[in-house]
Amino acid sequence: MSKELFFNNFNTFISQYKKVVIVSHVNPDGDAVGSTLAFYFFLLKFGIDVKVLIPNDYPSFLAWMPGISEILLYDKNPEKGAEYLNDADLICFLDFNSPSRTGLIHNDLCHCTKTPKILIDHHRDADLSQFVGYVSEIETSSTSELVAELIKYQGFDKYLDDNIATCLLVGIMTDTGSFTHSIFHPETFGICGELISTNVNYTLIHNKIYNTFSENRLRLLGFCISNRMTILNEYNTAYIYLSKKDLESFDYQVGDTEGVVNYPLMIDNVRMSVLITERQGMIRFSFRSKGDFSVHELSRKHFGGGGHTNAAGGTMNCTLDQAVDKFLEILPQYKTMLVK
Ligand SMILES: [Mn+2]
Repeated sequence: MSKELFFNNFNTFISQYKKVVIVSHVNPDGDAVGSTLAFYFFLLKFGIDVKVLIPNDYPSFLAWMPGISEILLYDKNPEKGAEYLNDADLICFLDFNSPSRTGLIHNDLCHCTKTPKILIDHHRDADLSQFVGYVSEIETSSTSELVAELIKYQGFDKYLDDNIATCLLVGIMTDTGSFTHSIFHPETFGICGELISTNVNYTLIHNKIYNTFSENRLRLLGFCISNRMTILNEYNTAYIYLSKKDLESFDYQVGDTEGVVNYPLMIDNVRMSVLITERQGMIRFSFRSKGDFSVHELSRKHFGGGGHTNAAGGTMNCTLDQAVDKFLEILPQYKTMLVK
């Protein structure tokens, strides 16, 4: 069932199910949490027993969100997570499309081959054959915007409330960098206008997302830019690397490096920015770009990742030095695309 059909038949479709589990991706961001919680509140209105299952913890700047305590973090309670999935008669994939993006949940998900699944997502390369219904649009700001569209289609007057509006605004706001990128059509603003027409306090939501740094987090940002940022002018590229030790010295908390990768793009000629971080025995890459340079393609080819044209992630199993070397090694092949 494609988007049109899915929107049209949603009411009949969803009424077939009694126990629904909503799953999102590992290292959940504002859109992952916002879209799943909005969808959770929406499905509750159909009298459905809804569960939200996320592989691991969300960043602390989302801890205030309505419904957040309803989320089961799989890594904290895998038995209960497996139970949710076993009991479900419908599984919803939100803000990701490949089961491998669910981290530790992946294994249990593989046992649910018989359970029908739906997808609401804006990432590329979705294998739609595994879903009984899907909304898969890469030219949309966020999964939250797609959930907003779905709910709007069913009638905002009937279903929209302050909780749903808050969660959706968080998702759209964070995936667009506070409305600075990934806006492909005017409807993004249109739908946000409608979300703000509820009783939500937009400024308060914005402050809760962006202006609640700990002192350590802000000092870590300063350290990244002063001590760990290298500008490669010949490639219009900047990279920042952070060792486990660096993170520890700033008492790193989940989410503290969120957004760091965007800062080098503030430099006029920088077209690509990369944050390379050492995490529990693993290296994480975060890529951002300005304009048409696709970090999705670069990450997919060399770092086993992907995402969007201007924002992508990737990983490597090696030391931090090896990861930086690898990045520097592949960079020359992109020179003509980066320097125009
Ligand atoms: Mn998203």
